[in-house]
Amino acid sequence: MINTITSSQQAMALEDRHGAHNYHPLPVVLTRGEGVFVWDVEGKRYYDFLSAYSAVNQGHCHPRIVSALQQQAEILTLTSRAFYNDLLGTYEKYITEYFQFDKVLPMNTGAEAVETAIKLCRKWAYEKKAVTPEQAKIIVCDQNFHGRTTTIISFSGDPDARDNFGPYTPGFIKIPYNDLEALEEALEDGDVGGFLVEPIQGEAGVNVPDEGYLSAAAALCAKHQVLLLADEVQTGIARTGKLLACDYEQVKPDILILGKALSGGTYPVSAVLADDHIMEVMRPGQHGSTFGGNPMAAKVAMAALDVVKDENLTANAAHLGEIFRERMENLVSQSDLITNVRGKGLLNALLINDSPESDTAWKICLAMRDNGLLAKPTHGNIIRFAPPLVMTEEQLGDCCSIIEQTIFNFNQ
Ligand code: IF1
Repeated sequence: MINTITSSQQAMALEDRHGAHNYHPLPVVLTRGEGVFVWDVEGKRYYDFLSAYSAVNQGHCHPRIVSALQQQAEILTLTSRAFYNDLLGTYEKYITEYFQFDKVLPMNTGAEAVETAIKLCRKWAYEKKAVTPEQAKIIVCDQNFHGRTTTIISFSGDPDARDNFGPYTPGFIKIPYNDLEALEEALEDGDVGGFLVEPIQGEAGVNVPDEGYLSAAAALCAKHQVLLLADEVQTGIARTGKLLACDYEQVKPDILILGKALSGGTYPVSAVLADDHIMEVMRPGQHGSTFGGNPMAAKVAMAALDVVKDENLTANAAHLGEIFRERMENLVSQSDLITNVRGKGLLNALLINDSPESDTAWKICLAMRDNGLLAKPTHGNIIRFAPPLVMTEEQLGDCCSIIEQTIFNFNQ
């Protein structure tokens, strides 16, 4: 079947007619990507300021990652875990040394990795902490986003994500984010096995907790013999200006959850990392998937992580993030439309002077699209900015100018 799409309208009409309507995309139809740029069907070029929700940290179609994918595709793609393959062990050694954990459990999507972490935590709680059978609890935060499986949406606060998908999985205690007192209180329950947290909340609008929150939370968890489960699916792998957002506070989570940029956006690759005293509770037959740990994923993930180190993406994200926030803080002082900029590294958000129910952020994103830059609102009054980390300082300056001009010329 060859692709006969010649216009954006045609592509959008096809999706509308034949696809489930579980998304409301910004109206732009992309056909090609390279580094920080994407092109639409009509040939217009855009700066990508979403990076597929931080999956494309290494830039679109990174040659080293694509080459790894192509090479391995011609050799061996999938064996399942019924047999060994000759790349998985090499990859497991590589990624555990890279992030300094004893063991890794490979999966595919972010939600699967979160599910894996939840199962691992529960099993650890029964077998190592001796919590009451069938009563293990995991503490989670308000406004969390961890994926879309039935269990994960059971503790989502977003009505769209949750309503009418019940009955829900029990065993979760929800507390406010960035609230150590609430955490300490919840930890009093002896059946708590874990605290699942995003070091910065992405979907909540790049919600950065107070300095010291994560390290204090880690200390409280340790004191109560509770595992800290860090969901770094979005914040991890250089995005926030450190390899992991946890590194800002020298926190080593008990269970680290990674996804998205682990493949540079070329293949679904996720991972759960933990030390032996935790991971050893998983024994043959107790967890897995057909695709997890496949040789394509192993090869691609090593290339993607190599690129992060070899191209100093962590330092670049930190440096460009400073410049971006400085320019945007300037904009905040000059425009009544913008009230604040927040974030770390190249995970940032602009807050619009309007209610969350408004469509102002959406309209600004349409205007930015027309000016050659793609970003997506989260809620009606927050715009997330997360470009690929391979951006140059000159390109970032160009992008800031586009954002500034769009804001200055914006009429409701
Ligand atoms: C969608 C948001 C981002 C995640 C964290 C696990 C997952 C995600 C911290 C699950 C996924 C995505 C999925 C995407 C929208 C998106 C998102 F706006 F909803 F919050 F990135 F900001 N943990 N995040 O952010 O990973 O199973 O999707 O691989 O369309 O649902 P996944």
